[in-house]
Amino acid sequence: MQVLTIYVATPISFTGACLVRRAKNVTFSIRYRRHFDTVATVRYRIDPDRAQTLTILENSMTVEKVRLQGLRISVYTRIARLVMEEKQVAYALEEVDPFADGGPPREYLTRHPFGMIPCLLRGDFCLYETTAITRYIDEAFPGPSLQPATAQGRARMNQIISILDSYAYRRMVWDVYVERVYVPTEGGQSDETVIAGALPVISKVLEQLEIFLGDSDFLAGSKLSLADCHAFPMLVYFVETPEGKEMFAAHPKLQRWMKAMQSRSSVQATGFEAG
Ligand SMILES: N[C@@H](CCC(=O)N[C@@H](CS)C(=O)NCC(=O)O)C(=O)O
Repeated sequence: MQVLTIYVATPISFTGACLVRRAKNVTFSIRYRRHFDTVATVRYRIDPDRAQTLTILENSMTVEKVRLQGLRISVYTRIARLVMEEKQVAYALEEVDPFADGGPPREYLTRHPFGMIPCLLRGDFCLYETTAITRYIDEAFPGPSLQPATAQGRARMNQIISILDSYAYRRMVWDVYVERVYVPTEGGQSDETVIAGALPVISKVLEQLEIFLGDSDFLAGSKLSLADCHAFPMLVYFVETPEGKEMFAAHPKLQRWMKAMQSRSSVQATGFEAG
């Protein structure tokens, strides 16, 4: 017995599956469902006397969701979720807490040896590192591309993502938000030296983002891109702080961008108390 597996996730693969069906003279139903990974499994037997004849033994259709392991409040988990929401990819968020006592579950470390979140699972494909995940989601699923059409546009988008990872995330979230907002709620005292040390670099980041925005609606051009999805979850933490509010007030383009982002359904679908 042979097992013929046909993945039907895009109109192109749908057409391909139909061709296979016709070429092999197999009768089974294939349904194209836009936002799902649809896996059609057909078991069939090749009759040794009549090589062209396939006898179907079993036919099943299953819908397999993408799984994202991470935390709702995590910046990087939210980046991946925003991209999936924008692409309208159905996914299940499975909670994995890297901050738990003793770290994430041992079994999680077999998938992500560095123990960070998020991690994406699609069938037996496993992927960590958020920019790899977001590019994969954008390229593997149908719907409008979240990457600019030109080489320069994509370079700018990648530059912005790199700036955010290298200079913004730790300073905005850990050095300012966590110190200013989270530590006091836990009964601790904010470390003013840490906060003050982060602000000059954050100021440069905001200045750069303001320049990149220019007259455009989005960070890397006229359409929403992976750069916007990458920026929002960290900036939204930062603007929760008095320092963030004051700095944002001096960047009107960034303020306009933030407001527009907050009205998107992807942002609302991934929201939580602090964001
Ligand atoms: N380079 C990683 C960074 C991910 C990251 O920093 N995730 C944070 C949560 S937002 C984390 O897992 N932190 C756990 C820790 O620092 O131990 C990626 O792009 O996925």
